[in-house]
Amino acid sequence: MPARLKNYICFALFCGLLLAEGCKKNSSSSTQSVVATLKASAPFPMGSAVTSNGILSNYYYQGVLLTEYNSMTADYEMKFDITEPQQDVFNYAPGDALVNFAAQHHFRMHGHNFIWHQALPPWVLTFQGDTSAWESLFKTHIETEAIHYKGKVASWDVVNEAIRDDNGQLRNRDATPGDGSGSIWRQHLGPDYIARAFVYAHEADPNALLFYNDYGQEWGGVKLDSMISLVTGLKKRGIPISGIGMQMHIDINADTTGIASALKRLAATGLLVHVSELDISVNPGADPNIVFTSALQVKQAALYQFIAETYRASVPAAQRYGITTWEFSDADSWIPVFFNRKDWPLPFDAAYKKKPAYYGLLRGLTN
Ligand code: 9MR
Repeated sequence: MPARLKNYICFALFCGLLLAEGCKKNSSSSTQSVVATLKASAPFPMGSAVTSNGILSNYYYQGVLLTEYNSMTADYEMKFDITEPQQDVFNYAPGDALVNFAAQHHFRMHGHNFIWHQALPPWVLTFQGDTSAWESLFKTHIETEAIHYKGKVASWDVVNEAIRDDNGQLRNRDATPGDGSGSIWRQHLGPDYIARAFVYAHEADPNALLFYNDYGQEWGGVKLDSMISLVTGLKKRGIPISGIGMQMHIDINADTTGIASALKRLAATGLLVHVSELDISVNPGADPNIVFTSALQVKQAALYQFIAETYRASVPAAQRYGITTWEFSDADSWIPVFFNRKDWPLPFDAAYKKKPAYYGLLRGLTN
């Protein structure tokens, strides 16, 4: 073989080797770079309700939160009973722990909430005063908290759960005396208290996005109609409302048609749409002997997937405020405690490991 040809073949072989090596390196680095996470997969913020205890003292909790999420909602730390336990005495320590963590780790912080008929301190429940004294405590609370968190909280659930489930009317006095379903706010401040709450919040922090937040949209019917007419009415009047929160505390038997049509109707308001408190109960019948079988796990995963897919399909990109799960581990869900039953509603199990529900959600974000 002539020397020139030999040199050429050697050179070509050498180049081939280099190329193969390069491909190997590329393919291994690209495998490493495609570890999917919720926040990297979602074309909108992925949020969770979080507690100060979780972020301060639980390494598993911090690990999942930091890896998977980029938005957080205060679980209880910014509610009235915590932030103003006595009149004009404000307590921001628990909420400050959240906003500090959010700032340090570049999370969007969603405030929850200024006005709700629950989580009220005793002094509010027993307050005696005329309409103007009520208005003053209401306005002071909203303004003082909004000013404290100005620049730290991106958005607020200004009013939470103001509408009755049964007839779509505003909660007023208890539906049945003593059942806790009524709203002292409506009772003492009249039906337009919701609009004024938004105005006070906006005056205190003009940059914050302001939401009306409620549950049960997926049932359709009178509650959804009423919610839509409330928010569209506010918008028409120029009240500074930016969005609507669809909590989505649902269960494994939820009607998927109802979810899809609610998302479409909410999107048609033109407001931002936040799936704000998502969890999927698998034991709505409170069966004490229930086993979380793989069939149930798969059914739950499919529903998580459906929700993410339907949100993407039904809500235009500019109106997607994101999907927020209400906590992320079964260890921290409110459902087993509140209903005193076994349940596994969230994407991570009680040991902070990914469940099929996690993979369903992930698939729904990317499919
Ligand atoms: O999950 C929350 C729980 O930890 C609190 O103790 C409780 C009272 O502050 O509120 C729970 O969160 C509720 C949310 O604020 C509004 N929608 C229903 C949620 C579950 O009850």
